[in-house]
Amino acid sequence: MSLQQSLVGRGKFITLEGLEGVGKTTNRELIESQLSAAGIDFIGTREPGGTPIGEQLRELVLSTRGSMQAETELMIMVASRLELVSQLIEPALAKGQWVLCDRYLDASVAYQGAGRALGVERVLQLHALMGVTLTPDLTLLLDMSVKDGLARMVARGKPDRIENEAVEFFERARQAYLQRAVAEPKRIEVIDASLSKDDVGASVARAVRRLIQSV
Ligand code: T5A
Repeated sequence: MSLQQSLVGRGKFITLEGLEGVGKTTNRELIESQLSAAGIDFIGTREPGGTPIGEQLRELVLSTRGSMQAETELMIMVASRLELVSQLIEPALAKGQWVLCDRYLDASVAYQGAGRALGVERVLQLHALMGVTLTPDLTLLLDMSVKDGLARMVARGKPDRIENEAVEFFERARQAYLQRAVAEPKRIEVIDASLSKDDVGASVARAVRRLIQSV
C-alpha cells in the first residue's frame, strides 16, 4: 500500500437496489451531488455494464431479440459483475475513492434467484465460486408496490427483455429483496419509494450522511 493510500484509507461502496421504476437513477444523481458537496472523491457506475465488456453484455442480456435460458442470464450478470469489480470497483476502493453503483449482487439474488426461481443459494454459490465476494458498505433498497413501480416504467416506454416479465416475476423479486433486508439490517436500508421525490431523496440523503459521518 502506498503512503497516500494508507493516509486516505479504503473507500466506501454504496449500492442502489429495487425493482423497475422505483427511482434508482433519480436518487443516484442526488447521492452524487451529496458526495461532491461533502468533498468525497467517488465514481458512479451501473449494472449490468460499467465496463466496455460489461456494456456489451448489458446489450446482449437486455435485448428483446430471441429467448435466453435463465442460467445463461445469470451467468451474463455474473460475468459483467466480475469485470466491473475487478476493473473498476476494487481499484477505486483501494485508492480511497467511494463507489456508487446502480444495482449489484442483490439484484441477481432477487431477479435470477427468486424471479427466475434459480434459487438464492445457487446464485450466491456461483458468485463465491467466481470470487465475486465484495459486499457493499451500504445498500439503499427503494421499495414500492410492483404495480406502481411498473406504472412509472410503462410511462417511460420501450420495455427491455426483463421488463417484459409478468407481475408475479417482480413480486418474487421484491420479496427476495425484502428478505435480504431483514437478514442484513445493518447493510440494507429499506426506503419507501412510493413517497414524493423530495421525501425519498431526504431518506436517501440521511442514510448516506450517516455513512459519511461514520468515517
Ligand atoms: N438485472 C440487473 C437482473 O436481472 N439481474 C442483475 O443482476 C442486474 C444487475 C437493468 C435490468 O437488469 C436486471 C434488472 C433490470 O430489469 P436498468 O435499466 O439498469 O435495467 O434498471 P431499471 O430498474 O430498469 O431502471 P429504471 O430506469 O427503469 O428505474 P429506476 O432507475 O429505478 O427509476 P428512475 O429513477 O429512472 O425513475 C423512473 C421514473 O419515475 C420517476 C422518474 O422521474 C422517472 O420518470 N420517479 C418518481 N415519480 C414519482 N415519485 C418519485 N418518488 C419518483 N422517483 C422517480
